[in-house]
Amino acid sequence: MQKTFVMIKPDAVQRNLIGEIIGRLEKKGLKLVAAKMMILSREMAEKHYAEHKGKSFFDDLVEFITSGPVMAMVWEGIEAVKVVRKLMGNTDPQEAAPGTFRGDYALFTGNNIVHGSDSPESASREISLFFLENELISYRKDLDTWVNG
Ligand code: IDP
Ligand code: MG
Repeated sequence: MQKTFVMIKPDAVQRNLIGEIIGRLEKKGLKLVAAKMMILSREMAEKHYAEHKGKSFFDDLVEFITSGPVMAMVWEGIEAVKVVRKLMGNTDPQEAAPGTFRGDYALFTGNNIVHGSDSPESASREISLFFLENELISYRKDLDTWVNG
């Protein structure tokens, strides 16, 4: 079973899309194992997006992601990293397929409503940046048998 880090960005919180995004992840069959609403410090934002340091959009990105509350979460399931990236859609909402979060609810890259880890390695790094090990809940759902084999 794989874990991935998902963050509902400040634009989606402002637009009342928390429930929509969580609902879609739940209905897919993924399991929520940790969640925390928070406002990111500048330091935290820069750590989270360290791979983009030096890029032209980095300062705007940090400004945006620290501009209001986010919902930080860990979701678990078979191939959770890949599955969440598929559900999210392309980074550029204008290229994101209809039916994806970004395809349905966003218009431009600067405000693309959700973050999801891009690899299992990124997921581990991001999960440990946002959560202590004992904040990840291990529990069983009947649904596990049906959707996760
Ligand atoms: P991802 O969120 O789909 O993994 P990344 O390339 O990792 O995309 O970029 C991280 C975030 O940085 C994007 O989600 C978006 O918010 C922002 N970003 C990426 N490229 C651009 C850009 O060209 N202009 C403005 N913002 C960008
Ligand atoms: Mg990324």
